[in-house]
Amino acid sequence: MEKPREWLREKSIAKKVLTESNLILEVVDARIPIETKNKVVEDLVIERNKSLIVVLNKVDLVPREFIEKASSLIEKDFPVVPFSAHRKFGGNELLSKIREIAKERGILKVGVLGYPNVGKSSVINLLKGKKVATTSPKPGMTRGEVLVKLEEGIFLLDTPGIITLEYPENLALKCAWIPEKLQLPVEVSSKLLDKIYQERPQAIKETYRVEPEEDPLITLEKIAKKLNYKAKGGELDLERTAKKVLWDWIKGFIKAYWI
Ligand SMILES: Nc1nc2c(ncn2[C@@H]2O[C@H](COP(=O)(O)OP(=O)(O)OP(=O)(O)O)[C@@H](O)[C@H]2O)c(=O)[nH]1
Ligand SMILES: [Mg+2]
Repeated sequence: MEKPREWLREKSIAKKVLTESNLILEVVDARIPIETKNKVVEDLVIERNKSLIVVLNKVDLVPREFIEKASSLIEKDFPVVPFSAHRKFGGNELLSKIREIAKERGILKVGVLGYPNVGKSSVINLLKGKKVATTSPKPGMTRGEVLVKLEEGIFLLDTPGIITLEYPENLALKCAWIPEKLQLPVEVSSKLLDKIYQERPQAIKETYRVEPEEDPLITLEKIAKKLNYKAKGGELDLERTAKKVLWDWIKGFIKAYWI
């Protein structure tokens, strides 16, 4: 497999942000909270005696019971704030937690870390109450670091996503890789459909109006037929369908979630 060149900068970004910040907001995707937690970042936080709050973002995409299940699991290690940048939910709770730590630590620089596309920039915009950071469904939107003054003595640092030594195939499943940049989108999409089939098969039916199959490739074919995605010769265009499924997952159109 091709090694992404993004690897080169990953650990150094995490280390640099950690050196500069006394509090880290680790933003995770509430649909896949454990998969989007980053052990490398968390270990560095503990090693360097910094504070960390896990922001469980996009809770608008999962049911309440799932939020509770995920929160109680993560809370064993770090404080958690359920959050939805879209629904403007969780901002006050997160602000008061940040201010508490600011009281203890003096001037606070808050590094916002997490996988690409989990909503780091959106979280900053909600905290600030206006659009100060650029957001996009396209993973890898934020390129350099952006410093935002939240209020007197508290600064937020927006960062590009941290991916720490993972292959694009794996990152795509976490909504953290652009589907067009994948070498084998059909394989990755099949893996995603397989996981959804195991965890919440009705999500496939709800999104595409097809009955999901145990064999994800057959499900993908059914979706291609339903969407009428055909290649030149008239056969089904599975590659295009695979990318569409991956984009639908990125955009939150497929209602699946798992621990
Ligand atoms: N459903 C839902 N979508 C969200 C939420 N917050 C952010 N998004 C969407 O997720 C996508 C990524 O948001 P960004 O804020 O750009 O994420 P980021 O982590 O800064 O992304 P990079 O800069 O690419 O690493 C955008 O399409 C947002 O609209 C949320 O609370 N709920
Ligand atoms: Mg961003």
